[in-house]
Amino acid sequence: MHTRTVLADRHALIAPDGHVPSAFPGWENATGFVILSPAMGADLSQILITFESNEGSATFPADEHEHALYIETGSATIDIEDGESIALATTGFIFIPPYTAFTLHGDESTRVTLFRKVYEPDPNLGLPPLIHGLASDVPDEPFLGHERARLQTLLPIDPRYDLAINIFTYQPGATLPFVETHIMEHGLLMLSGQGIYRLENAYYPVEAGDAIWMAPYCPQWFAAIGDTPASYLYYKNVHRLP
Ligand code: UGY
Ligand code: MN
Repeated sequence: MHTRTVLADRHALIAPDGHVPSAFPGWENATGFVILSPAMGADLSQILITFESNEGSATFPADEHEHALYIETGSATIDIEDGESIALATTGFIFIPPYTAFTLHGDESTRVTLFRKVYEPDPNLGLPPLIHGLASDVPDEPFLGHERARLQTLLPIDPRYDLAINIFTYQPGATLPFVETHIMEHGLLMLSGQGIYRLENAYYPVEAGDAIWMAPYCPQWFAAIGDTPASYLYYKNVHRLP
């Protein structure tokens, strides 16, 4: 038996072949696959959510956790506790502030990746507002001047947000321009294409559907290979003093 999944102290590669479902209280016809979590040493959780029927629902209580969701396939509706109902199509994203209960509704075609972590308040700033949109409407920018490695920044650059959710798209042969080593942690989902991810001193072939955890200071680098662009969605904690 073989898997590409690797769990190291400071990074992990989780290939889809090892996914095991979890059932959670208040969820109906919905399955969570907890891909990354504090149980592995991460400060965030990354959960893949699928639905077994057209009336699937997953509820999240109001507590100190903030959530950012990305609709990989199909569509979803998010009912917020104040009565607001937000419909999201494929590539839709939403940030839900802490202390906000919500229910995610989907159907058999819906696949959602959710990032969840404890919000870090800043004594001088209020809570970050709820925001949603479509990634396909968000302009991409060359990363550090590299036209063939482009970044979409889904959430506003606003210090009330203590996290960033971005999509990085590389043309075949393009690379992360240097080996990054930084205090920020990453949770990552390969959305399309394939490439080689360097994590610490190891080089891993990766492809769409793979998830990666990079602990703070995990040296990291990526090169896109193959005939089609490679893209990944990723989480990053930002805007707080260490
Ligand atoms: O935003 C980032 O730190 C990003 N350049 N990291 C990465 O793609 N591994
Ligand atoms: Mn990085």
